Amino acid sequence: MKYCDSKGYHAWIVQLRSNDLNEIQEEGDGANPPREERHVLHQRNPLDSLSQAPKHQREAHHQKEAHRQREAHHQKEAVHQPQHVEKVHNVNQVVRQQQDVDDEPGDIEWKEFDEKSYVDKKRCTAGQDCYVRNKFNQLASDNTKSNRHVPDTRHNLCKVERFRSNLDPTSVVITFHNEARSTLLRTIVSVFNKSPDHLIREIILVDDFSDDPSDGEELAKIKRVKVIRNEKREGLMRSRVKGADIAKAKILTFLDSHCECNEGWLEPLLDRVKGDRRRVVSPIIDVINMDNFEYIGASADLKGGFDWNLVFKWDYMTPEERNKRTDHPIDPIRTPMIAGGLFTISKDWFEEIGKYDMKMDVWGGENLEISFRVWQCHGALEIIPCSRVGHVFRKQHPYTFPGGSGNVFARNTRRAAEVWMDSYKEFYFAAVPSAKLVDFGDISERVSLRQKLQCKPFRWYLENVYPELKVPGREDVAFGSIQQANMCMDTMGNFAGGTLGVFPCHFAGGNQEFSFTKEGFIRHLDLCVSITSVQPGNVVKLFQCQDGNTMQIWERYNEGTMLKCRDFNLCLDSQEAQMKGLVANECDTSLSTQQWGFTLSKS
Ligand SMILES: [Mn+2]
Repeated sequence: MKYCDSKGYHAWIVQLRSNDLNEIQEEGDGANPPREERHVLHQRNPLDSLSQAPKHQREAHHQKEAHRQREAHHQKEAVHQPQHVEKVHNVNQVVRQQQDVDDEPGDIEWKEFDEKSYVDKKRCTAGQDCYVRNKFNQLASDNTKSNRHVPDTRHNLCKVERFRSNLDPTSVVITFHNEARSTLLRTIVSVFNKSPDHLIREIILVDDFSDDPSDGEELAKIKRVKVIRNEKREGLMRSRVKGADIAKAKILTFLDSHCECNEGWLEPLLDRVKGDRRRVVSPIIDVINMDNFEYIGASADLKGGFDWNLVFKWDYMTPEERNKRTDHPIDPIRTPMIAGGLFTISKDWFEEIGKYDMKMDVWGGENLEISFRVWQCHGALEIIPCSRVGHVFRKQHPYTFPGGSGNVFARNTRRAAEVWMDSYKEFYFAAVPSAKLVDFGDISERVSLRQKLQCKPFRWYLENVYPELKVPGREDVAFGSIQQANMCMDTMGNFAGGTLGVFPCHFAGGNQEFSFTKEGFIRHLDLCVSITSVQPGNVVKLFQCQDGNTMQIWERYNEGTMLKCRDFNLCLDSQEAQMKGLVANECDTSLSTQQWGFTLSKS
């Protein structure tokens, strides 16, 4: 699912659509870029096509517009009302006060809870737009029982797997902000219903300042359910830490508020943590369809990763990796990154490695930060195939971000990059130049944490955990996107023998990632941009790089603004990009179609 720019991406989607995995990339609040970034990534859907789109898609679009206007309004407000700006305060103090008030567990068994009256009070009724509040079909959720049967999506071998008999119970921490009642309740019921009783110490709900406090309060009547409520919006990271701080069990399990645990989900997670407390483990995240709440099994061949833009993505395992697993299909999968919403971690390890970065706001970047931190500070991240939890993947955020989602995401991500990536952060700045302008606040506490824990350098992480991420060569002269105004050179999904084109820049790497090597190659993976004739007006193509092949050797020309074939008077030109692809024409410094710049240039 790497490339959103051209044919390659669509090939992926076609390949994966059978499992609805494209939805995973659209993740709303646990994994994916906030709406602005996604808007860029999906600019291939021209808005005109909406007139032919199914009704619910058109409606979703109109909602999106309304949402955008609302958010713009909120941003304006924030400018005029600085008291809306969030400040970190003494969370421990708040938690202690709250504990006195809220630490009374309810006395109703979960099976006895009056689901109907709880859900009916906020039920989506005829005539209402049931997408407007949650950005999924609330009516479908309201009509789905909390203890419904879902397909057991595990590998057959999981059903006979044995676990330690002395597993430690867990506290489940669920944070929420304006979650649909039926969805939140189903998350809770599935935890109780699909787990051995003695392994659930409690469920801690952290209400991150939802509009209606009773959404959470009413659930506190259930035995073993505790509810704490923030008195202002704190965001995912600080809310989770509040929940973790009052947790009584030795093991923490974080879930999103729109999940559904499947058969036997918990024991494989607890067993792995029991084996080594430094393991941080996630289930395979199945898909709950946002329109009809159908539960769909996800592929077991995915790992979490990212490009230099530092946006989470799912990487399909290589054929070699998949081959290796055929004899051990349910072995844990080491993953460079976790999606972030759902994982189990030993409480003392969570505390030892510094919980979360409490200066991160709302959402985004926290999964990147905890992933780097766990790996670099001597832990490990794993996906456990025998653990399956469904999650409602959405196409947009259901809630507004104080400060605007793009800004918050960039700030959080930059904090993670500054603390953990050493000089490799330069590649992030090359991929996302605007990140350099973001105010990222004080990171001194996180830097000293890294020193105290004697964490490994980012280079170790790249070499040992994520060798698949292509690192620009130290010897490269330039790297990144090759830009012409807002268009970028693009392989259009072609491979050896294929032509090149231009496509709107997305700065997400993939088909728009090139390096300019010291030998003069313009390189994409192991392919080099080659002229196909010494006469002007002919297309250039991608071919295997060959040492000394003068048809592949380029130089920066006209003060670095043009790309000229070193031994011929031919320059790379986009004039006929739409008709036949990029061509090599006689160099002409007056032509804008011959101007090219790299996002990261050493010269
Ligand atoms: Mn989520």
